[in-house]
Amino acid sequence: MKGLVIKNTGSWYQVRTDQEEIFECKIKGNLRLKDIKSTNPIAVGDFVEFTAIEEKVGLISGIYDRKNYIIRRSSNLSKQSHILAANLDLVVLVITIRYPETSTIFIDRFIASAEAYNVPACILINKIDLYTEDEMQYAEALKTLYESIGYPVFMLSALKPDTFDTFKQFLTGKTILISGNSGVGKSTLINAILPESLAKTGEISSYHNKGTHTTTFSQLYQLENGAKLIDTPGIKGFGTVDMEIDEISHYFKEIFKTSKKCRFTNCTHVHEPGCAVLSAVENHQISLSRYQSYLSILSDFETGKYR
Ligand SMILES: Nc1nc2c(ncn2[C@@H]2O[C@H](COP(=O)(O)OP(=O)(O)OP(=O)(O)O)[C@@H](O)[C@H]2O)c(=O)[nH]1
Ligand SMILES: [Mg+2]
Ligand SMILES: [Zn+2]
Repeated sequence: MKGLVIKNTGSWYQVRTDQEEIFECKIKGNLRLKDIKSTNPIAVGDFVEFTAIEEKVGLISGIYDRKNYIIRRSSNLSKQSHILAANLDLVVLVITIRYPETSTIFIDRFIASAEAYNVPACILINKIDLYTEDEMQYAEALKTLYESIGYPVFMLSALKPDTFDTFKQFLTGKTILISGNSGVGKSTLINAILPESLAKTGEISSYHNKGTHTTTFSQLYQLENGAKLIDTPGIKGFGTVDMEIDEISHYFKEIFKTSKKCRFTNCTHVHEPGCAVLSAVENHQISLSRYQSYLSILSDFETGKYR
């Protein structure tokens, strides 16, 4: 039988068939897996072949080719990696201006990684019900910046259903990874846009001693418009896996575009004469915060973090 992996809790995988039947599955012992470096060889969003061995229990015997997938390292220095999700049409980066504050470096690293993995990204600014006028202005400025680069930006409050119509529309038919720092409201948002309360925050999360719900496992939820939303645990860093040093600028769209006018084709946009990127930063055509994020990834390579 063929099924879609909708949850992965350690060695067990929840697999859903087209008939909406859910099986608890394990991987067959002799299954050869290409991606041995990963802590989870099969991820949410994967299509697998499996056989039922008893009622609602199955053995996974094969995995279908992936269109793409997103990997995260346990830490920058770690060789161990974890596949966040597979077969994505979109990643939504949920950010907040406060409670907690998401840094622009985090946003840019995340987006650059999505570019590297070839998955379209968009940004969702959540918790707009909480912001002061100044914070709203900052949120609007971020929206303008990222839209000018080519990323759709949505502003809403997961607590106010009348604010997410446009966003919900945008998701139609897609398989979507919902990511972002812990506490930005990913689970709350998914909960709010699900048809029935399939995803009660309490059920899908463990109750933290700080009084907050924290998602510990990725899980896929289906919307009535065909969208499949994958809730993931909050992330701190976002390892720039599979990126070569001379490729970094390719994943900053506006820097890449401008770099075609640099005097040297191997320009790193740090100190070279005739660098079009440096001039564009000086003239405010490229945002300083984006350029600083670019430099921060570059310096990770230079200090050997990603080697
Ligand atoms: N005021 C306000 N609070 C929100 C909003 N969205 C989420 N929250 C609150 O923020 C807290 C964290 O929300 P979660 O949905 O658990 O956050 P998460 O991103 O899933 O966090 P992790 O699972 O740890 O990654 C909860 O107390 C929510 O009620 C919002 O739009 N406005
Ligand atoms: Mg959560
Ligand atoms: Zn340059």
